[in-house]
Amino acid sequence: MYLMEQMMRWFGPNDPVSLSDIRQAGCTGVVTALHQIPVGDVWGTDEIEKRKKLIEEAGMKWTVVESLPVHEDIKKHSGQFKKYIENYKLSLNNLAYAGIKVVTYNFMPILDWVRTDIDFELPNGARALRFEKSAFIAFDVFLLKRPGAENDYEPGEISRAKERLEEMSEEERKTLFRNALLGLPGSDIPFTPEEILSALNTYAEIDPIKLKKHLFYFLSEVIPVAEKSGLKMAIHPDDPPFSLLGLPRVVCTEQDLNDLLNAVNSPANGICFCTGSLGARKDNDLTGMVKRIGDKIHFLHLRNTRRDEAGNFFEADHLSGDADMPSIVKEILLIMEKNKIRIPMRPDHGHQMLDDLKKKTYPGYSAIGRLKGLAELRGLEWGIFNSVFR
Ligand code: DNO
Repeated sequence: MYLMEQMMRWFGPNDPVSLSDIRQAGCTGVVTALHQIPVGDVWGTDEIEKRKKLIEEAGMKWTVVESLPVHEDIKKHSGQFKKYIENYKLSLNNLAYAGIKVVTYNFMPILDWVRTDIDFELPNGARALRFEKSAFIAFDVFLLKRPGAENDYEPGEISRAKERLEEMSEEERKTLFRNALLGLPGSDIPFTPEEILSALNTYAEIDPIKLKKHLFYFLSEVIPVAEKSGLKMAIHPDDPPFSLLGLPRVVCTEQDLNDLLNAVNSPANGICFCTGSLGARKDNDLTGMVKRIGDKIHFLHLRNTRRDEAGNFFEADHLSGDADMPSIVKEILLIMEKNKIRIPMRPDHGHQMLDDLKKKTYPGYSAIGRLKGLAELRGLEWGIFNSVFR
């Protein structure tokens, strides 16, 4: 039976959600990373083995890494980028040696995911992550005061952002500032304004064309190594899938995915298909993408967003929101049946709800909301599987 392999992300021994919690949720594996190793350094065999042992002792397996981060120098072709690419290859070999099958990564400059609100209260009392466009513009133009930011928006957007800012208390402004700069997985330390402004400056000469070129160069170097060692690379789309803070973002659309897949044609060059990230754009046809590039999907993040006309979105229940999850899961089942494989999947994010409302976890990664998402997805998949294949 070619069903998705159910996994959850685990941030390592400091994660308030334990391996036992994840196992009780019905997962057979966890997806993790060695967050303690500075970006760019080699992931050594000892550290990898130590992490693997912890997971196996808890009765699960570790076959998917999320993420092996790409050093900023590689994205900019600056500083020691060649050395960092060599380090990346060494890490890949060490991971393959330990039995890892899939390595997730992204190519987003500076920031990973970006939201303006990590405690957005839903009508039922649970809390979700949200991106509110006016709040983000208010942050960019009036709080961060990024030089030239006002040129990136329409005058109407800026005046709405100003009104939005005026409604906010001092405390709310501080929270917005902190939330907007949180996006570093495995860490809850946001950038300071000075850090982010100087980091943004280092991208002044890098437009989307250049960034794509740097991505393709990176792929041409690392994909052959991955292929030889039996690993599959899975690039995570940009979240949200559009430019922010004037930074180029080049993994946003089906065209972007096709471009990078065509840049290096190899079974090792694939995608982490994140329905939440890609789904934040109306012009991304998620079901069609699975039909057309499903053979290159090595890992799945299933999540749903609800967009509105103003350009805002929040993370909805896994089976509601704008992504047509039943049709996506059906296409995934067809691809797995055709290729005789099981694709690893994790319920991406979850609402903060019930007891978790009183706990501090990584934003989006509380236990109960993810457990609910996983249970719903598992039921959906099982229902479709039984009606289509039996
Ligand atoms: C957010 C995650 C991302 C993802 C990286 C992959 O919750 O989906 O942080 O792990 O972008 O490299």
